[in-house]
Amino acid sequence: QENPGSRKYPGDVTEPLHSSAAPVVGVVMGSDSDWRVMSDASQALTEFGIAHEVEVVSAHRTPDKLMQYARDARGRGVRVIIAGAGGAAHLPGMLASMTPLPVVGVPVPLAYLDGMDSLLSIVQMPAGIPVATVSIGGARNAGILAARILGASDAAIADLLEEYARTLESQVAEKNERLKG
Ligand code: RP5
Repeated sequence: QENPGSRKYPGDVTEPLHSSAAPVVGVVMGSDSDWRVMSDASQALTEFGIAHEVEVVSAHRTPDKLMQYARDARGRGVRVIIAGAGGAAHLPGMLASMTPLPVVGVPVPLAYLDGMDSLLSIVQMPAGIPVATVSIGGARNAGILAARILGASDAAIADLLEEYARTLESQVAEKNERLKG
């Protein structure tokens, strides 16, 4: 078996690091219309080789499914949930109330209120039930934050995150070179 630590970010992580295992991250969203934003989380997880599943789970339209998903996730091997929703965005908080897993909330911007409604619905959780809320539309950071949570106990993922930071650094250096002409 390939040594995951030998992989480089980005590009050559074509297979999940845990390809034989069940998904370790659950990416859920209130509607398929959220995918235009939430696909960035899936993309980031793929870049870090993290096996994940994608599912529409609506707090309001499928409340039974929401409860089932939250209660089963840990037992199925999921270790982090990324939940995105827009408007009256109750999905991340409700999931967090029914699972001990870390939940990362993504406020999805809709046509009105510029996503402030989604942000405030997700971020203002009562003490005891945390949701790690990223910026409005910040699904890529949600994926990277999930990678960091897993990377705290997975050296291969942590190595890729270090590599990614160096990539960002060299991109800035390249842009500066171009500016100087
Ligand atoms: C929310 O309502 C969803 O998360 C979505 O952002 C929004 C609109 O859903 P659709 O009417 O597009 O299905 O629950």
